[in-house]
Amino acid sequence: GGSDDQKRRAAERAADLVSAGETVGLGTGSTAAFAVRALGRKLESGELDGVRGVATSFASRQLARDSEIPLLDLDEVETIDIAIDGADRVDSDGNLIKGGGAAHAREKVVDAAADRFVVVADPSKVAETLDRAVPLEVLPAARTLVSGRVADLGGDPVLRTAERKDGPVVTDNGNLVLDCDFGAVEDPESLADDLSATPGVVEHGLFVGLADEAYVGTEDGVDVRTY
Ligand code: DER
Repeated sequence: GGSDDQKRRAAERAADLVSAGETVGLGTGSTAAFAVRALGRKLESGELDGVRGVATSFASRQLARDSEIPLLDLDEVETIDIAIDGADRVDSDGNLIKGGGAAHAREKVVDAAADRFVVVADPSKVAETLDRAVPLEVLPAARTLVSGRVADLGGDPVLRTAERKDGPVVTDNGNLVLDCDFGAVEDPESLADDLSATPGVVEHGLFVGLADEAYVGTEDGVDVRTY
């Protein structure tokens, strides 16, 4: 992936968009983490006040608490002013592949609910087309049937195994993850509809038409794309 400086530049520029009193969706992953930390510093310095965060995973909740950002539970939130979140791929239309951190189910709820969804990334994430495996969060009991449907759709489903745990990655919601390589996804909306319609799929990592902007950190600044 890209450098920490590129990630930090993008994330801190996005954090500057947050105004006092706003409710902020706090994304998951190493790039979004820079934005969470930046918000924590702004609150600590008094530059911002009244901000409440909405976490998108166990990890982002923990980081927000370490950064002393007051949190709202997702189920008590009616509006989210801005969400800042990373991505694994961003295409030229602003469609995304997310789910590298297996947090995309709750991320999508938060990112889609936000009045403004800003993606933060480094240049390694940007591509003309979405040419990376699409993560699916699946009900554990349904993974074989879902795998069959994925194959029918032209994908190659691979159960995501954990690194420091025997067996599969288990999500915050107690489900499994299938990484499904469909090659370059030429029609993300159509594939997203097919995956959403597949029983047993809790959520897929195609974020079609959700992002409002992408902030891409470069060596000397931030490349802002608006969709
Ligand atoms: O899980 C996700 O969708 C994350 O946003 C993610 O994969 C990006 O993570 P990174 O910022 O650490 O590359």
